[in-house]
Amino acid sequence: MKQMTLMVAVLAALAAPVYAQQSTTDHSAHHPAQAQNAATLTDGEIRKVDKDAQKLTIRHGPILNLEMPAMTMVFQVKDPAMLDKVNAGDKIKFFVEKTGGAYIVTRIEPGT
Ligand SMILES: [Cu+2]
Repeated sequence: MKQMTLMVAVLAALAAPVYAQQSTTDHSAHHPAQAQNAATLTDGEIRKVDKDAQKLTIRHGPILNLEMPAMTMVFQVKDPAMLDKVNAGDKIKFFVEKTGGAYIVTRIEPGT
């Protein structure tokens, strides 16, 4: 009886990857739209410039490429020189990437 249970478990484990692949294929219809969003800039307002920690606090709108809703949060910057070009209160448009679990601002442009 125990062997029978083991057999079923092994078969289920073998079948699982195939099932996962099928659901990935079904999902791919959504991917073109996500790829377009990759270059989308996010609206934001600088709340704080921390030159010591090389971080920006930004109140941002929805970040489409990261599927993140609007909020205020702290970002790292790709280049510390970016911190010299912005001040608290500035309206910006920016691009943020997620790298190794960290959110890094790679581009900042004047907002409206
Ligand atoms: Cu956020």
